[in-house]
Amino acid sequence: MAFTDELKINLSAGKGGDGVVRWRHEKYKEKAGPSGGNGGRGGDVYAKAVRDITKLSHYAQFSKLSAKNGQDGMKNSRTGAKGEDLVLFLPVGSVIKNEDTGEKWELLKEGDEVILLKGGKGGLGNEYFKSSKNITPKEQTDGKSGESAKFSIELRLIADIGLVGSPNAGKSTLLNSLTGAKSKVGNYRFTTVEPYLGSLHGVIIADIPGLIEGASKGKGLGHSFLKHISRTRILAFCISSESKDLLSEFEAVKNELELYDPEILIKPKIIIITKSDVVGREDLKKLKDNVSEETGLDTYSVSVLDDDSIDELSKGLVGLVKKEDQ
Ligand SMILES: Nc1nc2c(ncn2[C@@H]2O[C@H](COP(=O)(O)OP(=O)(O)OP(=O)(O)O)[C@@H](O)[C@H]2O)c(=O)[nH]1
Ligand SMILES: [Mg+2]
Repeated sequence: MAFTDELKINLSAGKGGDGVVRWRHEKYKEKAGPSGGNGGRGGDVYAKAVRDITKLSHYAQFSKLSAKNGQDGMKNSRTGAKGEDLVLFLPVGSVIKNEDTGEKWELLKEGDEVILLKGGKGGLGNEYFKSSKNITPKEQTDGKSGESAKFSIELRLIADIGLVGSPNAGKSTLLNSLTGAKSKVGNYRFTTVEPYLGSLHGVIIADIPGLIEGASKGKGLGHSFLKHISRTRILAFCISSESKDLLSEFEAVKNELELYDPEILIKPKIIIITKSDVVGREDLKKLKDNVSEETGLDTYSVSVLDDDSIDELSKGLVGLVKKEDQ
């Protein structure tokens, strides 16, 4: 599933309803008098976290959304109804920023709810102004405007495993093979231009666009996606068997991540040697042993043409996430 990962939107809470001037007409004079009700409060604006990363795209079509206004007061002392709240359903992992005030919220788990803007207070009806000195007040007040501001919403993926590596390493092909996702595959660099997610027995795997040297400085496509990697729990470094030097390729990718944020490398890491069908069995074994020995990391080798290798990797990944969950 592809998705919008950033958007800007103007939001406003509802205006309070106006207070009104009304009179009670009664047979007996002493019962007559002001009866204008107060206005209802304007609706508030909330954000609520849901487990659906496509939700953000839904809001991308709007430049402005508003909660409903409160209803004006009514005769017979009736207060107007409160305006309906506006609730934005945003994916877990959304970071919401009020661009006008700088306030920030983060939706970390399903069901998290935050209030972004408050609706305006309702105005007062003339009945409110009644007193012993003034039994026929003609005053009323208008409802107050609701808060409004410009917001930016950014989705930072929270995936269990992130497939990282150089362009063309076979990350998308692997994601598709593991999860049945439909990430675009191509025999050229930077086929993947936005992160793509798949689910392997509930384990969320993210296919991240290829990283090249300089990505941390904005080269290639890596830059804007490095932030997604920071929210991935486990890093799976994908290196193609076709690579001339697997270890230095691993180091180069690792180095870019470190330049962006050294903390990223604290995450659990594994190595996946991809396209294992392009080298002979003996050579593959040597490569794998060497990589695992030099890095000290769990190392898998896979080819999407070899179902057994995919099964073994699937079990390994699910097991790894279970272990991390404990
Ligand atoms: N022989 C062989 N080719 C593979 C295998 N996996 C992927 N490929 C090929 O490698 C090329 C690149 O695959 P992608 O999955 O697009 O690579 P990627 O790492 O996602 O590339 P970017 O999105 O550009 O970073 C495609 O032509 C795939 O068909 C494999 O196991 N064996
Ligand atoms: Mg790709």
